[in-house]
Amino acid sequence: MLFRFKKKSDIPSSEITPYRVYQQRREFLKTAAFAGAIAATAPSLLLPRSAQASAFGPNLTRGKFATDEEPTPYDAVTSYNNFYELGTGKDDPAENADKLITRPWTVTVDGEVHNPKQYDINDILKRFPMEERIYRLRCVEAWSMVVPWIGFELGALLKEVEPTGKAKYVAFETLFDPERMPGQTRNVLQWPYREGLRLDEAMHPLTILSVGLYDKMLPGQNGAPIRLVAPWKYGFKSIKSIVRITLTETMPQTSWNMANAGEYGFYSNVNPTVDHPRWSQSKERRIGDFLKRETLMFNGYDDEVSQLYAGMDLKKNY
Ligand SMILES: Nc1nc2c(c(=O)[nH]1)N[C@H]1C(S)=C(S)[C@@H](COP(=O)(O)O)O[C@H]1N2
Ligand SMILES: [Mo]
Repeated sequence: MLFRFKKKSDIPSSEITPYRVYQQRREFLKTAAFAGAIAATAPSLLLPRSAQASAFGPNLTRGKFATDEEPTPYDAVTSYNNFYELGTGKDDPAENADKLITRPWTVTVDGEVHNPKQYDINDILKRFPMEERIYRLRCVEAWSMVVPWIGFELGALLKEVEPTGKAKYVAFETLFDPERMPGQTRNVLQWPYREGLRLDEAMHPLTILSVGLYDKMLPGQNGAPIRLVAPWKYGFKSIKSIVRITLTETMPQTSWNMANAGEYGFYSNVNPTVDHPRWSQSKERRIGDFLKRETLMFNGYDDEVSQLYAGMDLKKNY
């Protein structure tokens, strides 16, 4: 396995970073919680805004599939975004995020299921056990970041709706509402944004629905209130602000494939050996780094996912 947690003793003091600072503050908050009544109100007085308590309670589990790489600072993760519904520039989503009102919010799960459901987002937050997953995310445009997502396995939700024997794929749709998503007044893509996974990819334990990052509720620019994260695929597969999940018998249409099928396939697994028609995929720039690094097969998650594609020609199924 490639993944392990650094032991505390492995970390030189020179390596103090925003993420470590955040972890230390979390430890402080957990300790403070034992102090009882004071803790209920005191953290906001004692700590700067950026360190205020986790929205997900003290019981958050951590560590599954965690990379030991340094997470990208919160400010970078929330200010350099791709979210065309909130504008096509990298800083547009953060600027326009206040338009994206996320309450009330319903996620409809339908199609080839025995038990179709409409989930209110507040019920999702209460019902599914939340975990921190520190994942690499590799954008198709050859930059990458490491994000401490908060979320739960998509498989847990899919089990509740009981896929029928015909279900082979899972289709996802983002909200369509040009008032809350001003970018939808321009036809840069066909709205709503659509994505899809094969059912076995969707059921894979790496695949999560995320509702937060760095212990905070997901900011609008990162796909509030709920978005997909499939870390072995190019970033555009990780669809934001989901309102519908539909199980289907046939391969669903996806926005980027509809826009340019020659450049964006259905699978879009991170693959350094298959170039994008307009640029190489062999290297990537980690946000904040100066030098590029090698891109890893399946974004480094090959131990976990390569068996999903056994016998497939990944040049054809790009
Ligand atoms: N609905 C929707 N989801 C989306 C996008 C988008 O434009 N609209 N952009 C995708 C792309 S190209 C990437 S790289 C990731 C970026 O996620 P982040 O901004 O949280 O890093 O979101 C993906 N999800
Ligand atoms: Mo992307």
